[in-house]
This record gives sequence, structure tokens and C-alpha cells, in this order.
Amino acid sequence: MRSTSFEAMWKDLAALGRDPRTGGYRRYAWTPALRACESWFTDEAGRRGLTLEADGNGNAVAWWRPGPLRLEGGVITGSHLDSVPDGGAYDGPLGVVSALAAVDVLCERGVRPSRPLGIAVFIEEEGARFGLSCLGSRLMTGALAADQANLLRDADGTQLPEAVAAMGLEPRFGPSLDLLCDPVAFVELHIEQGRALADVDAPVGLATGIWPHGRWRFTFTGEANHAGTTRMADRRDPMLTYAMTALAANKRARLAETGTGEGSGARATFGRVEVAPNGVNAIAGTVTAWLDARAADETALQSLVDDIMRQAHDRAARDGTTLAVVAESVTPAVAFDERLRARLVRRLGDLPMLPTQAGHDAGILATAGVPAAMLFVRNPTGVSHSPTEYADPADCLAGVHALADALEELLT
Ligand code: HGY
Ligand code: MN
Ligand code: MN
Repeated sequence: MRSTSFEAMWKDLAALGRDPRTGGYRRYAWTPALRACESWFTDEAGRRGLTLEADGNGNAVAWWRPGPLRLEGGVITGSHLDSVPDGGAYDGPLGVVSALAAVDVLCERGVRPSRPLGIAVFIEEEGARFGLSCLGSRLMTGALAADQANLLRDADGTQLPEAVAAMGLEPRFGPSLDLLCDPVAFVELHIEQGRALADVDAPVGLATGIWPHGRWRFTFTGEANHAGTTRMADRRDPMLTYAMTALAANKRARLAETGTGEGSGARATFGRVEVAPNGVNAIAGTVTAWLDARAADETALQSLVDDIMRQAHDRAARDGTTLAVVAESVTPAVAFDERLRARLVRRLGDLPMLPTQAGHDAGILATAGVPAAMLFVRNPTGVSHSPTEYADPADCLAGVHALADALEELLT
């Protein structure tokens, strides 16, 4: 592959949906910014003679079927183009651009696949707009029912079907795994969202699995009041209960992280908070905060969340506030397909193997029974979900060639 193929695509895509004030991306599902990225993908697929198909959930697949190939039993690769608020350039797009560039490599090699290759782009993987991660792949696999999706609202209160219709599209949610034509494998390339590959000085690695993780909405309710005339002893301030809960969550996760054994470790983050009425000189009436919690196994995750909720309720009782907690999305642990990974190791060699604490569409497809694997590309700083997320161009090209090797192994 001429490196210009990757570099040219990267440069074109990098300009879309970027906020010049922060340098971060705001490619939210069913917005003009993401539609521009989807149009870019359509153009690049067309340039390669790939056949584009879409489901009613907002997911798309571009098929490479050189020659008279059967439709079924293909291999799927790809990732997502949507981002978190002020996300980086690589999380998602690296997998899509690398998949297109890998087709260029296979063509240059003169590879004659015996089965079709689909490049998939899943929508709302980050859940940044409607709060549910991997929304597109969950709808596709039936892990999320259409009537549940129809109730989802974004921060402005726009309901999901309205958002889809506002883009001139017809919301037709529902299981659509047939779009992938009964695939024999799904291989997703993704930037590593940690430093494991940097620490072992390797450009590419293989994923062993995904930690269980989820999102819980905490609603703390107190009594709105005047910030000046209300004595401290008379307050029922939900901001206080929230603040103590955030501290307790951080401490509990840090204690788990210093635990013993391979499987130890946990993460707890309150990254999004909404305060009402949100006035400088007013004691809050309600504070809504989202907990993102993750742990090495499901027992550890349940124990982590239970402990945080117990401490939050205890604190609420002392503060005279009330607390309601709703699990918005919980994703079970994923162990990627060992036979598929072993086959890739035979072709790619002994790449470093690592679990990830980040969720991915590959995890949703694996849970739905599609043999799945993930290739990670080194992230020198480990920073992700931030404009400073970065991968060296040489490592990106190493990722493209590793993906091309993996696909050639599976397609021939
Ligand atoms: O949040 C995650 O785990 C992933 O980046 N969607
Ligand atoms: Mn992400
Ligand atoms: Mn991602």
C-alpha cells in the first residue's frame, strides 16, 4: 500500500467534526458532523468499488467482493466514526481508515479472497449523545430492543427517532445481524487506550478480552435555597452528597487497584454532572451525575458499584438529601475467541496480548456469538478520549499491514 493511501484518507477525515477551540472531535450520532464522516466513508468505499449496504439502525457495511463470491460467511472488519465530547482523532476512525487501507494492501498483493470482506461502521459506539454505548451494534445484535431505543433522549431532550428523522433518515430500529451475512470472523483494529504496548515497545498487540463495565445515573435531590441567607445547619445540599460520593468512588476504586493478583483492578469515574438550577448564588436542588465503573471481573464490578451506592445512600441520610440510582447500561465481560486469536498468532507471530478496560463493538458482536478479535496499535502516551490522543504514523502503518495479514489469513 502506498502510505499516501492511509495518509491521504487520514488527512481528509481529520478535518471533519473537529472543534477548532479545543482541537477535539464532536462527531455525535445523527448530527451533521458525523454525517460528514459517513459521507467520507461512502466516497472512499466507492473509490474502491466496494458495495455499500446499511441497516435501519444507522450502521453501514462496505463489501469487497472481487469476483463471483458467495454472499454468506464473510469476514468483517471496521470500527466506529463517532466520538466522545472533545475526543481524539484515533478512537474509532483508526480502525475504519486502516480497514480501507488494508483492502488497498490486499489488492496490491493480488490477493484473491475466497469469501467476501465487509468494512463495518457502527453508529453511536461512544454513546456520547444518547447515553448508551455501542448503541448501533446492540441494536444490530438484538442486545437492545427497538422500543427501548425509541425512548432514549439526548441532553436536549430530543428523542432518538426525532434525531434520526432530523437527518432525513427513516428510523427502522431492530435486529440486523443479517447485514453482516453470517460472518466467520470480526477483526477490529483500534488504538490502544492505555500504555501496555508502549511499555513493552511493541507497535501492535492482540486483545484477550474486555473488562465488564457500565454506566449508572445518580440523582441526588435536596432543597434549592439561597446561598447567602440559608444557614449551613439548615441546608439539604445535594452537591455535598454528590461530592462525597465522587470521593468515595475514587477511593474505593484505588483500593481495588492496589489489590493483589492478575485479575485485580477497578475504575470509577464521575465525568458528567448536571446541576439544577445551576446558579452561583443558589444551593442546588438536584445534582445528576453519571458513574462509569469498570472492574476485572463481574463480581468485582458488582461489589464496587454496591459499595459506592451504599456510601452514597449513607451520606444522603446524613445530608438530608435523597438518592435514586439507575443502571443505564451494563456490559458483561468479554473473552475474545481463542481459536481465532491463535490463528492470527500463527500468521502474525507472537504479538503482545492484553485485556482492555474500554468497551468496543467487537465485544458486542462477540457476545452475540460472532468470533471476534481486536488488534491494538501503540498509543505512546496512553491518553484517549482527549484531543491529545495520538499514534505514530509508522505504528499506524504497522497496524494496517498487521490487519491486512490477518484478513489475508482469514479470506484465503
Ligand atoms: O468508553 C469506552 O469504553 C469506549 O471507548 N467506548
Ligand atoms: Mn472510545
Ligand atoms: Mn472506540
